[in-house]
Amino acid sequence: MEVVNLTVIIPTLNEEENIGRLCETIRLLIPQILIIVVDDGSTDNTRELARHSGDYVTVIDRSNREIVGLTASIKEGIENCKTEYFMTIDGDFQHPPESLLDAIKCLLDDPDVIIGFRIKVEDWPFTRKLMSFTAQFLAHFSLRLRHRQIPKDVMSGFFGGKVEVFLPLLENNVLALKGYKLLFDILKILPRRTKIKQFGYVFKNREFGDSKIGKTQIWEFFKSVF
Ligand SMILES: Nc1nc2c(ncn2[C@@H]2O[C@H](COP(=O)(O)OP(=O)(O)OP(=O)(O)O)[C@@H](O)[C@H]2O)c(=O)[nH]1
Ligand SMILES: [Mg+2]
Repeated sequence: MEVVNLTVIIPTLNEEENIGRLCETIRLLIPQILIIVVDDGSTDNTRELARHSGDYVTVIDRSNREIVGLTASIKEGIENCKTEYFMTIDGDFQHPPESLLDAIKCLLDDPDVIIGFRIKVEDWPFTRKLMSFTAQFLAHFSLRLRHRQIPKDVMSGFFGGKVEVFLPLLENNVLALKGYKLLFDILKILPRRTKIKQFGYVFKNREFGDSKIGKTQIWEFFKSVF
């Protein structure tokens, strides 16, 4: 494979059961890849295991940051990218690493933003489906009011794009830094002419470790919609 001008950003919070295997899997799939693990003060061995994977992994330790959260972490990851493109991926294998190859295929079209959308979800309970449906509905509504582009999954956590396109947008104060849906915040201010490419993926079940999504994140999302 040709050299890929892409950094994979993995936000983590206590992912010791997944992070080492995830970094190695990505490196095997895309041999020249660079990875940035943005860790929000894990109390397990996540940072050590990420560092141990090799010098293709940079670990950002956010233990002493004032604002913690997924959005603030991904923002810091993008700000530290040295490649033209970045892609974020969850640290728990729910976004299949193999789907990064589909994201890379999108690069051929020189997009500004790349978004993975779920073509299938493995075994979500009814309440989780309902939450997702309601959140998507509200987010669509909010984007429509703002006359913005509406891709298939407006709240995807599996997304990326050109670093130089994102950097100025990340400075906008519409960003809910304590929130967990950075893509949605970006879409609210993304210029309409911006080129978006999309790819489908199967959303897997979390194999190891616990979910960190709780009331705070849901509250931040509602604030962000209205
Ligand atoms: N840096 C950072 N990473 C986080 C934070 N919260 C979650 N993460 C990571 O972000 C990714 C997604 O978080 P999850 O808890 O799996 O959220 P989710 O996938 O929406 O929920 P589940 O389907 O229940 O797993 C994982 O890699 C987490 O380790 C945070 O506050 N800071
Ligand atoms: Mg998850």
